[in-house]
Amino acid sequence: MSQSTHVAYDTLIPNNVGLSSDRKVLKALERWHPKFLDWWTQMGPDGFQEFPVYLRTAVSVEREGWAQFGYVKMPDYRWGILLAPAIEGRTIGFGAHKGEPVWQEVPGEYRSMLRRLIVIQGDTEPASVEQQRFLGNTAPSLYDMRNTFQVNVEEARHLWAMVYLLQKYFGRDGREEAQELLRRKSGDGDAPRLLGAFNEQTPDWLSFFMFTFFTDRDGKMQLESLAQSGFDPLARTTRFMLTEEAHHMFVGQSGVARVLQKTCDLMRANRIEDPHEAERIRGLGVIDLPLIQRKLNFHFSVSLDLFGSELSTNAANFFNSGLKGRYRESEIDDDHRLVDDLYPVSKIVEGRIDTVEAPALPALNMRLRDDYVRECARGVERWNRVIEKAGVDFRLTLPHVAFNRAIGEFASINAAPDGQLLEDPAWLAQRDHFLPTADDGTYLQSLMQPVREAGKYASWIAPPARPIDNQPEDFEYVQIPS
Ligand code: BYC
Repeated sequence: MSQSTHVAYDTLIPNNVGLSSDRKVLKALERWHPKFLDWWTQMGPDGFQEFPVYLRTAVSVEREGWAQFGYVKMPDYRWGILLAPAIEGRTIGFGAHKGEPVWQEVPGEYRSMLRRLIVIQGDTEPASVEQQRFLGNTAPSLYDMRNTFQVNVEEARHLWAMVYLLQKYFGRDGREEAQELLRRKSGDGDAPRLLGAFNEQTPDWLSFFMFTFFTDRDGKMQLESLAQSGFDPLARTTRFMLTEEAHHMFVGQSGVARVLQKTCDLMRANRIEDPHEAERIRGLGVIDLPLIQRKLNFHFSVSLDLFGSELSTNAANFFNSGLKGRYRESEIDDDHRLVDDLYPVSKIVEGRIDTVEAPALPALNMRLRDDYVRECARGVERWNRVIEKAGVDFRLTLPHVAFNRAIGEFASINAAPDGQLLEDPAWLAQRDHFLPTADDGTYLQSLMQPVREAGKYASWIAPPARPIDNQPEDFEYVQIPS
């Protein structure tokens, strides 16, 4: 086994980066570790730290057999530093340095840009753990509880991944940034997380499923772009993070599908034809489909903001410098420099939304967002198949990209989910049709009653199609003493 695929467990921090012979970085990480554990106990999952949870832990970076399942108390989880295997002879795949060997050290002229990218990526990881902190208390089953905890420990491992890069390659400012990652807190008035979506609340399980579907998918797109980086340690670490990320999006895709299934099944069983009969449907203890649409509208629009502005010199610079590529850059058939290329960009022209050709380099955020929207649309279609198969007349749709935006071209206007521009009074009059209302929140909270009996599920969600790791249906994913 080569050095880069062998995972060493002899240090406090499992790794395949040769930490035991890198004393300086090992020491810095060992100093950071207790602070991380303090953060985890204060800001990580509330109330379940002492109980064994059936978790997967990354034990290898090979495609097969990279994870091992077993009961672990969360504070004992082995948060490791794992980089995907190095590719011999790898060259920079895009931008002004295309064709040059990838960097193993930070290129001086790009130091601050690179640090900024790593810090932003690193900031989102603990933020999501903080946002999901209280969900365990209201989990609709032990299966779902375990899935959240799995997502949480892996996001925390992704924090480790970024902290390793900061401490190994950025000296003193890297160490300071690593501290800051534990100081900022989601939603904190004085020291909030860096990106908007990571300061929102995740107050209920429908929000959690939407978050893992929409916001984790932004994570996937951004990680895919960083996995193309000419800074090889960043490319390799994000490549391996993507292995874990797939499960997080599965939690969102299948979670919403199970909610839809239960609602549709009960509507049919009770002969309710009209999905808008919210009161009758809520009387059955399930979530009405228009409420699910409103939640979708919220999470999609907030996640679109994570792509930054449609036209961004930062984005052009990240690409030109070889630090951040496009989604699956290596599979795109063009010159990978884009100097003279154009890209269609949505814009407000004479009071309506139009598409204009813009230089491709500054339009890279928009391009990544387009890739993202296409993927989201495919997932929504899968949800629609659940509704259709159940024989209910309703379709979920993605709102227009101009809807409910706080960043970029559409931040200063109001648009309906169909893209129609609205004056303020019209927006205010219809807002409650578009976005979750206080009443929706109260109803969802009333459903959030914990179910802790193995193999049992809350009234509003169908059981999963398959258990985790081929375990029996009544498997005790979290061992909570009675
Ligand atoms: N909120 O040129 P602009 C994940 C700032 S999620 C607040 O338009 P740029 C995960 C921007 O920073 C993926 N501020 O944007 C998911 C800039 O500030 P400065 C995380 C925002 O720089 C679930 C200014 O506005 N990774 O992994 O081209 C669970 C002008 O910005 C926002 C990354 O994002 C916002 N929404 O693009 C767990 C990858 N948007 O520099 C984890 C790394 C923009 O003027 N980050 N701003 O002070 C990037 O590539 C870019 O920084 C962004 C922004 C795409 C985020």
